[in-house]
Amino acid sequence: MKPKLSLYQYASCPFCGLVLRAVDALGLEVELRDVLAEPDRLQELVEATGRRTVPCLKIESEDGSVEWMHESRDIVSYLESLPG
Ligand SMILES: N[C@@H](CCC(=O)N[C@@H](CS)C(=O)NCC(=O)O)C(=O)O
Repeated sequence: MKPKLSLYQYASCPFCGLVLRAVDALGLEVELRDVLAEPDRLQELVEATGRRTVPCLKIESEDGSVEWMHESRDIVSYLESLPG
């Protein structure tokens, strides 16, 4: 089963744009969480990771495990590695 993916981002962030283009190209279902428009989302990002840098991908697996992934290049590589 595929993990639930949520991307913490904002529109004018170029590194977020890189990830969003990959999401579109791969046709993936990813929930977008805008950390500028939604302060609660920024707070949960900081509480979980200790950082406010975006993009950050939250990966929730079916077994309940949660991973937070920073760095646009790492996120794109991860998305490209997902089974189709
Ligand atoms: N190396 C990072 C750079 C990410 C980055 O610099 N993001 C900026 C927005 S474009 C940011 O979140 N700055 C706020 C901060 O670091 O607190 C990546 O490729 O994802």
